[in-house]
Amino acid sequence: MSLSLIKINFTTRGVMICSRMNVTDAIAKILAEEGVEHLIGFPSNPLFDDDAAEEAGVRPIVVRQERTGAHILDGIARITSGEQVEAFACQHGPGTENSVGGIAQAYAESAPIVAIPAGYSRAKTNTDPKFSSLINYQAVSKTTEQLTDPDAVEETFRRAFQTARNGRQRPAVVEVPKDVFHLDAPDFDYETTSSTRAGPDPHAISEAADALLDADLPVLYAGQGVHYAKAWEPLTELAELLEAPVATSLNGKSAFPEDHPLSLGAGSKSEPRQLNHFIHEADVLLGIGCSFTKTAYGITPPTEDNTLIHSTNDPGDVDKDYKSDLAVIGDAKLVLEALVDEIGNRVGDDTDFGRYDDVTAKIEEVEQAWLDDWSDVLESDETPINPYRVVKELDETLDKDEVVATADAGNARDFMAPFFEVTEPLSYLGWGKTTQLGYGLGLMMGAKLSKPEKTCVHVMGDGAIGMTGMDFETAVREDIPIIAVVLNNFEMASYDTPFSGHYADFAESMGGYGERIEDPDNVADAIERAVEKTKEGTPVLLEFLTAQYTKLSRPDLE
Ligand SMILES: Cc1ncc(C[n+]2csc(CCOP(=O)(O)OP(=O)(O)O)c2C)c(N)n1
Ligand SMILES: [Mg+2]
Repeated sequence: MSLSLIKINFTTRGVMICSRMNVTDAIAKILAEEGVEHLIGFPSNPLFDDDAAEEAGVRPIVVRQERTGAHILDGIARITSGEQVEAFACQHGPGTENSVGGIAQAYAESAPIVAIPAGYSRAKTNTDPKFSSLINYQAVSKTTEQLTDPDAVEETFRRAFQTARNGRQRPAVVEVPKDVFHLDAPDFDYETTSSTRAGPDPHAISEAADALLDADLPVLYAGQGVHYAKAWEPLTELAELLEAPVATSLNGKSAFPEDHPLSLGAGSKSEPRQLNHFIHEADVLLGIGCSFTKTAYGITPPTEDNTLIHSTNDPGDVDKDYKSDLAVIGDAKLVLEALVDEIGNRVGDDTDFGRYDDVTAKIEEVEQAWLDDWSDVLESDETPINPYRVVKELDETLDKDEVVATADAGNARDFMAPFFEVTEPLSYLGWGKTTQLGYGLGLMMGAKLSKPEKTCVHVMGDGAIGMTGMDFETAVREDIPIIAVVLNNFEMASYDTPFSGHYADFAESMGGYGERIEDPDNVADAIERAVEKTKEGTPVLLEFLTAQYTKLSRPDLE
């Protein structure tokens, strides 16, 4: 589709003026052509200020601070398996300085965003101490460019979208010096960029099949790549074919139904006992769509007496932190389908490995013993409320077909990861590496924008809400009815740092629905009320007054 060259403006006297399209309009129209539905960030940036995005049919959303804008876009990208690549914009100078965190988070979690920070005018762009996005965003983006020539608008943004959509998806940054926004842009036809998938080397598939067929106990470990490739079905097929238990990373949580008899749950700083048991029992561990990054928030794959197979779409992760025995590069869906075909062809009708009953019985036995050990805590009726009781009530009250959940850094993550069971693909947006407090609020706002029919719930501590909480007002103003759950223990529990605040009152004062819950017997009812309120279109903040309880499920330390 070609772009119109002429922009029609009306002056205050209603006189029609025809002007050439400028760079701002050209960018806005490229965004529209690329299917961008939201431009999110903070002014000033001509894409907001001149109504350019809105006029092109892209909904502008102004947040209360830039970081949450990037987190919302990150949530949109991840809940759509990387298909919806949207745009971020902010002011030069302070806006760009304040946005680094959000873009860095998206980079670490492999979430695609096209970020369009304004820059200082070309004459000043390289003078000290002016902040240069071109220089400073390089470490937290897949590509960073500076648009200095209006003739290059089309090719520059084509590269940015192409980069963000393909391979390992991550942010692409285009800094636009503020004087460039207003320069005349030439006419051009714009064609939407495409997404491609790369398939695996057949030889690597054959070797991986050899190892999996020779194994006494193969275990699968699914990462976020399974979500990006929408490889949920072939993952289940391979697990059932091999009679192999399946764990996920925290980013991969919900890639495999956690109520499946072969599920081990998600690996994190706190994790189910059965996961730890089987990861160490496996003689072959196949990581699919995962980075195997060494982190406190993921598993430590044993590498000594077993075979480690690493499948990822990013060769840069292979042998990065752990030496693998075999690598299979490619899109997780294509890899899993190829493995199912290869193994299926080799075994023919003889598909019985004879371990399904033993494996599933052992999973159940270890899981039940673990849950029994935790039942006092999960069902505690103490006051202040034990935070695990809140998680247990969320787990039992929320409809798992409807929910999308996440938890913030700190104890909220460690309470939720093992004990909040998920059954539907992409019903949990976990995260894997370093994570900024307050990230989850934006993630759930993004999820809700993309999937308005879902109940989007974010669990955070009182430390976390301090970082991004004002963006609850954005949820109210922009009609994004999420449920923010605050576990208020009046401190950062693992840091012995006290805080104060009445967050339910805060939510009410922002125009949302807020409720403070002190009695454990009221937890479930409050959750039900919250779901109803969001169905009526009102964002909710549930503030539970919780005990300063920090015990984690750490089977490796038992
Ligand atoms: C931006 C940022 N700074 C610091 C940290 C390190 N950090 C992780 S959890 C945490 C404390 C969280 O406190 P709170 O949200 O009150 O949860 P609690 O531990 O009390 O349950 C801190 C400081 C972080 N993750 N992000
Ligand atoms: Mg706290």
